[in-house]
Amino acid sequence: MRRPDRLLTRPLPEPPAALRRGPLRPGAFGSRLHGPATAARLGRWLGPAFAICFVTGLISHFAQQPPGRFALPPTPVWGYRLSQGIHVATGIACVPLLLAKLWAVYPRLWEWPPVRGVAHVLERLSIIPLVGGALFQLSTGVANIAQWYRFRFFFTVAHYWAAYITVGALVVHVAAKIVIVRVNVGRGWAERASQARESGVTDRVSEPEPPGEGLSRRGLLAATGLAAFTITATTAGQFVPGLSDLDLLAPRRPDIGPQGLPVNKTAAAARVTATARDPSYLLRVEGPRPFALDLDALRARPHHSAHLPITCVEGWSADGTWAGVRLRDLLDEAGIPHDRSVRVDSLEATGPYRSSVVAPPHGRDPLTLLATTLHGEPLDLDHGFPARLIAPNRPGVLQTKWVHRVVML
Ligand SMILES: Nc1nc2c(c(=O)[nH]1)N[C@H]1C(S)=C(S)[C@@H](COP(=O)(O)O)O[C@H]1N2
Ligand SMILES: [Mo]
Repeated sequence: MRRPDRLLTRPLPEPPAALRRGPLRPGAFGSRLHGPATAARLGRWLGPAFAICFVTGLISHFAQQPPGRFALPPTPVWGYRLSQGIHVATGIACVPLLLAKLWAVYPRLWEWPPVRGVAHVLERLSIIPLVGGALFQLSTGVANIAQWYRFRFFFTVAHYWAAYITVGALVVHVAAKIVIVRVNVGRGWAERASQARESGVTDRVSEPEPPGEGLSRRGLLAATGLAAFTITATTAGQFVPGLSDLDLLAPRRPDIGPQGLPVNKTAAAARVTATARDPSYLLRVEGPRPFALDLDALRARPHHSAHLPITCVEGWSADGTWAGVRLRDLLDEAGIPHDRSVRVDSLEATGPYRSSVVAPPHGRDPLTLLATTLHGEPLDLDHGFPARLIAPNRPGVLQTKWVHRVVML
């Protein structure tokens, strides 16, 4: 009986004459750089960048929407800043790497025969969610850091689930490839190589630099690497302190804004300009012994300072020196037990970030403040006057501004 894997190594039948046109005509793809040898070399950069982007993306997601009792620990205070910075930087670096890789392999879509067995079908079908997912992730990610929210879906949810689809498709794709290669190895490289010579097809990764005119493979790799390096280096200043002068392509500079810090949502956009400045403002702390503080009472309480970054999921982060009351002092005074979470509410009436939950590791941390000053001055209205939450190692979306209530959960 003929072994089915013979199908994989048999010299390829020629396409029927009627189909030898367009991308199926001989020599349709002129460049000698198309093919697995180029793709594999690009994969050595794209693979790790993609993997790191995926893992840091998960950290970002779980930091923002903690499943159950999970929460990032409050130390190191710069942990989330580093992780989210790496997430955005690796995502940006993936853009030229992925485009170059797709360019290197796309002629294979017209491979003949189109199907050579189960593994081959899986390898080919997985391309749809893999390429679709990867392009979706990179384009929505770039749109997000540029604060371009024209799409109808909710970015966080779509970006999260598309990551699993993409990585799942990648696993299927690579597994199918391994099966195909192992079958080939089982048939013997020697036989295969001679067949390859006969049929003029080689797809060995170790294939030497192909002869011919035009851009060399080394040139293509160098240009792609340079593109990845350049766009990463000229955007990384959004979160790397001291690099902001290099920030030519970044949507934000981390040092521009009131009090030297960018603003995510202004008081006007949040419609709190009147309520935040209302002289009858009260900060209410609701627990077993509820109490309320007016602005003078809040300012008269012992203040502590903390040097902490704001790290926006949109890719920028910036340091600030904040001073305010420790959240844990307020919780103690209200009789809130050490193991209880609290919800911090903003004066902002609508909007996804008008309140956030603070679990005990952060709630009890001495660096977690309801800050009333930034860099020694009263908080700017846009930074959350009269009081904002600032806590160590926490995504910016959870650093609630214009706080007027803390409620025991
Ligand atoms: N009430 C409220 N607080 C908020 C937000 C918001 O939209 N509403 N945005 C958050 C986000 S996404 C970030 S990154 C930080 C930014 O703080 P900043 O504007 O003072 O730099 O505020 C957070 N606090
Ligand atoms: Mo943010």
